[in-house]
Amino acid sequence: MSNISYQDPPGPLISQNDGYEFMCGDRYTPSTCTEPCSCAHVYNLRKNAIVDIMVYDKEPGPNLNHPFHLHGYSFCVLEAGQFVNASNKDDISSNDVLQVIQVYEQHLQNGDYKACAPKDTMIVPNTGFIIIRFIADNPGWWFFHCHFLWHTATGMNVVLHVGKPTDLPSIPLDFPECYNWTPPN
Ligand SMILES: [Cu+2]
Repeated sequence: MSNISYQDPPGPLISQNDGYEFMCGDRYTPSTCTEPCSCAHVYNLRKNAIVDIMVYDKEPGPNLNHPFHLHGYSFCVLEAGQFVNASNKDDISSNDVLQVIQVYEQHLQNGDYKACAPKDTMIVPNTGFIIIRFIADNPGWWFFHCHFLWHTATGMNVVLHVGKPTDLPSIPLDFPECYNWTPPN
């Protein structure tokens, strides 16, 4: 996702998320985050924000679609489709992406998005795109990921962190902590 391969953190993000070197995203970029960058990829979102996310498949190639699944929310699908003439291209360009965004912005301005069938999973077609929307009114750390297992395992995931620590119940003082296990010397 955005050139970052998600890597599981050594402890649960909801209860152990302070000072972790392995996290990255809009607030943290560890020095180890080089090409290829692997880390626990987190986007921070304000509680009650209106969130639009575009996901697209840049690589022409095998006919492999991506069933993207969001935990914690239902979302509306605003746009979905194939890039124009995608099958004849070597790569999806930023111009292709821009064209889709311009259409979406025009639809927003026209008030065209009236009906919404709430979903928690949506296919991102091979060489295609989706734009989804939800209102971030459920605080927490929510996984958003391709549900094709090989893609989940290789990092096609991101965590949407909604709200502040005070938006969640406080962590009990004696709550157990865990990290990656290392064998004794
Ligand atoms: Cu996938």
